Amino acid sequence: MPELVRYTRRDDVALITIDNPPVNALSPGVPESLQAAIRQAEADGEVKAIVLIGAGSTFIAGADIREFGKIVSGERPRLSLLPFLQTIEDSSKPVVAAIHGQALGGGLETAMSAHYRVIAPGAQVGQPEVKLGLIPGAGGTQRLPRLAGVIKALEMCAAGEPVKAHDAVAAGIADRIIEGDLLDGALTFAREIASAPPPKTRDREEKLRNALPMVFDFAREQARKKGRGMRAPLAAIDAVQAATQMSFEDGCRREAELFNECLYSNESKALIHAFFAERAVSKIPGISKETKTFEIRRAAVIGAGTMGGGITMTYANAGIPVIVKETAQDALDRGMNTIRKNYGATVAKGRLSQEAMDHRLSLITPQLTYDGFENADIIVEAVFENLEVKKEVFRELDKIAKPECVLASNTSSLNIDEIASATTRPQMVIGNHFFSPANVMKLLEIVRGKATGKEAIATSMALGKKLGKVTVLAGNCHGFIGNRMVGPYVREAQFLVEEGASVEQVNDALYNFGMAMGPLAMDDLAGLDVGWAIRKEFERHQKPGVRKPLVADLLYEQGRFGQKTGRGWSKYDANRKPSADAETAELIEKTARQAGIERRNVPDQEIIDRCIYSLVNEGARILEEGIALRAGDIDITYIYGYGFPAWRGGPMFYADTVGLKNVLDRIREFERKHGAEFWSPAPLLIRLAEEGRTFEQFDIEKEAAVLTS
Ligand code: T1G
Repeated sequence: MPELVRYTRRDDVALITIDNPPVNALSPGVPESLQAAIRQAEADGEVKAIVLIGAGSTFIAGADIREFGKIVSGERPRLSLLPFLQTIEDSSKPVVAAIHGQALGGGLETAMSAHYRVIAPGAQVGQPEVKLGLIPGAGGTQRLPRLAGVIKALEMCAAGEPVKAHDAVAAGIADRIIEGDLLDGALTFAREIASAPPPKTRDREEKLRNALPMVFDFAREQARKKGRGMRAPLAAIDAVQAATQMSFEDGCRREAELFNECLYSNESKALIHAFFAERAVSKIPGISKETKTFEIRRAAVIGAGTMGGGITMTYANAGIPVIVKETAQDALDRGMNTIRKNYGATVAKGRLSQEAMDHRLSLITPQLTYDGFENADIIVEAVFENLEVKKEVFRELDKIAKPECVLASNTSSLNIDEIASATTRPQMVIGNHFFSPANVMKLLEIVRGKATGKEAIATSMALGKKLGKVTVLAGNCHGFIGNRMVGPYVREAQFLVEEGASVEQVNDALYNFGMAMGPLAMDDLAGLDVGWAIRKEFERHQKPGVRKPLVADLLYEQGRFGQKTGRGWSKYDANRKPSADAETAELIEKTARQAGIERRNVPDQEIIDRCIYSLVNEGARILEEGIALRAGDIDITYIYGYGFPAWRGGPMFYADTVGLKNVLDRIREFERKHGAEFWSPAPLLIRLAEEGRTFEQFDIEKEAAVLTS
């Protein structure tokens, strides 16, 4: 077993190196070894000072997140880090933490229990625990305000964002930036301070004084806005406030109480699930680090519309030169003007320098021909959502593109196999479904056709990460993962307003559940004309005589497309602020009456259950068909592509927390009331509910064969 913590000596300075790849997490054994090393340095008469440093690419990235599930389940006792960090702080010899990469969570808490901190220029420090539904649990909420002051500590602990090296020094968290070799700089610093009495962070109370109550009230107001529905940010604020009201020991006790409340919450289980699910999406059976990938040095995009323009920006943002082709000059000009406007807006907000904007624009080559396409390593088609149009484009590309060029379609639901059949190289054809706006939304669905080669898949997955996306692999079906599930979700919302709920009630119920916006607001944003086209495509696959949403078609026929026309389900002012539209309400009532739909008061819970469980039921089908590799992939798709609250873990994890038996019972109730066409429970849901299992436990690789047998 390699040593987790190494002790060596550089003349009169002890060097303690944490070596627990890949991120030096404080896994079991690390705190204990760290404590022993500190004691060894204290007992070593030659040692005048101590340097603490991480091996590999980073300092300590925190407690081992994999341990929390074991603690909650009772498999492991909860081990407080406080005593280990106390050993560092109580060391009679000064301890200097030398930070590179990240010092996050327990990593920063360890560094703050040291007497000094030196930091590499590119390093970051932070308390990101709230992103896991937790709060700092090893004195971070007590030491950070002592070093950086209450306001900075509140900001860092409640929002969880990291702080760069220079800001850390300015805030008083770190003492010196070390240019050049970090270890040499740390050893020099250690010798400079070796003779001074080691300053204990816990004793530094001057920055805790005069914290006005309004500071905490403001922090709570911000936390409620930013982390809508979340508990952990508020708990973090309570813990920091405790630092200003009681002793360090009592403050740590208060912090521990709040930490435990968070640790056993569904919010934390959901966010930890999302953390690992986001990292699991890149693990694809049959594709390994050894799978060949094609180097992507040049890209080309066909279509400079909303999607094509956003995709073009995505490549330029990643530093990849990209051609963008249109068929007409005015369309090309419109596309480029939109790209310039988008960059300009980011520069105006101070989030991009003018120089960076100019550089990104210099990487984009707008043109009307296929010139240069023969050198492209990937070509992304983003033309009108029509199968024949797309096939024509791919026939053309098949003649032009070099053999190892990936041919990607941005289609949001059309058949990748059909598109690939237009070429002589289906192994190079793949879906790259971006979400609008493509330069902003993090989700990228990679859609594999039955002939798509492993190299094209591996290349797309790796490229997605380079483009700053979260890439989920989907099988080829109508709507892939995301849009296939959003169909039933929006359909239920449209049925509910015909049955008696108001547009505002439906939107508010799902917004208060935690969705970024209600389903009808999302419909208005995407455009009721777009929704109409997708709905007609879906209806082609449905049995005749099945209930269809009536009002949505009427709104479309009246040219009320939502935000883009100022009126849809709601009406929108010049700033796109929504308000109730009496005409829509009247249209809904009239349509329902003519259709003989008896209107009633609809409880909010029914709205939530019908919309969310329609997602879950379709997700179960997607899972059992192998369209998604795991339930977590579906969750990540919904969190990053459709604004599902991460603190509920995604639709499948949420169903697990409700209990699949309870979900199944509710779906069966809907089946009785609204018919089997829309509500027959997915076989996988029935099976897992009967076996008392969860979606998270379902392993497609081991079980799919059983399912389809
Ligand atoms: N514990 C366990 N595994 C971790 C981990 C952690 N803290 N951080 C990363 N990993 C794994 C990750 O699952 C992946 O594994 C691999 O390392 C590379 O990660 C007591 C209670 C550090 C910025 O929240 O933000 O301390 O998929 O792909 O993009 O008060 O990882 O390879 O098998 O993300 O270079 C607080 C979480 C914990 C930091 C690096 N700390 N990690 O990003 O690599 S709670 C965090 C990150 C705590 C104390 C509290 C990032 C990173 P695999 P990666 P990366």
